[in-house]
Amino acid sequence: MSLWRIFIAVIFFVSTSLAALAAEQTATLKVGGMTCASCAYQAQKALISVDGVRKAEVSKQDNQAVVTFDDEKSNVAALAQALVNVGYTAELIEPEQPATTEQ
Ligand SMILES: [Cu+2]
Repeated sequence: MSLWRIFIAVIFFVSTSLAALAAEQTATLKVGGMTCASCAYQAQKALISVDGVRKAEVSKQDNQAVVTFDDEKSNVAALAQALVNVGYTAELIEPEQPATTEQ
């Protein structure tokens, strides 16, 4: 019983302290101007090189980039600028609104 309580306490502590350390955010950007697979690679390289970016996935097929970053080090404007710097266009895709419940 008590071990279970300690386990819960540890999980709670770890999750709250991680949240305090970094506010991780994921943004989806619409990327324009990519014409081939190597464009997607270039765009991804540009995004990864932005300070604070943890992960960037660029899809040529969907013309979009999904970027995970630390919002204390970076922001969407910096991500878009990085794409513009290497010759693409970028605009933020607003997060989808929660689906309305069907009546
Ligand atoms: Cu290309």
